Amino acid sequence: MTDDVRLGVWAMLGEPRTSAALEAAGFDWVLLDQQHGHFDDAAVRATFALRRERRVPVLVRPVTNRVDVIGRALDAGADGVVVPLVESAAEAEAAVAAAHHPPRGLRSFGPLPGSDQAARPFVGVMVETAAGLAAVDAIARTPDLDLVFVGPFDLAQSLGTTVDDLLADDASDAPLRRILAACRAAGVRAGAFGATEPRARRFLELGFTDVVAALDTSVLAEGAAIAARVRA
Ligand code: 3PY
Ligand code: MG
Repeated sequence: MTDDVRLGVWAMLGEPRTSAALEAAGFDWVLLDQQHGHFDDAAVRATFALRRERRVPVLVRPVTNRVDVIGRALDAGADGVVVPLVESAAEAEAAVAAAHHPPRGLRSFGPLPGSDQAARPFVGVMVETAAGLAAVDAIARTPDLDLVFVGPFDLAQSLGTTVDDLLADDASDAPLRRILAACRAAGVRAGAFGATEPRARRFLELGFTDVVAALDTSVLAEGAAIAARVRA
């Protein structure tokens, strides 16, 4: 596996202590999910308040692509955002602008610690619809964009297929290959929500680099295997 691969853990539970512990667990990045997980703003802030050192980047998936919502996540201390359901170059530019202070962007100044003027935010956008797929070349070329990230569940739903068929599609113009090619041409990172071991492996095999290897819930479930081993 190349050094360029970054395996992430996706936190859904909205549990600050669990999420802070995941930062030290050996993943390359942690994401706090506000769109579908139990992270409200208070849980996001509590997670960052427990942070003693910046071991690995901690990102937030905001509920939506809005300047106020993205600004709040970054003000809380997020190193970056992964913005859901981006369908056009204009929406990708809006996400980048929301994350950057002027002159690059529109992010408002906040005086509390965490709202760090100097830090450059990491910005990812999710391509997870047929419209996003159709616009992926232009999306990937958005200035200051760091990552295009595939949401395979929404993408499969939008394309009328299944996640496993999407992953198995080996055609040169298969949706996942088109996304990867767009990322490579534009020089941005290519990420994907693997979440299970076989899917994470398949995304890596295809060439994606920023892959979710586990959820906080699956980390806990894997821990239960200890009991089975002790019993055996
Ligand atoms: C998707 O697969 O659509 C996701 O957004 C993963 O959380
Ligand atoms: Mg999705």
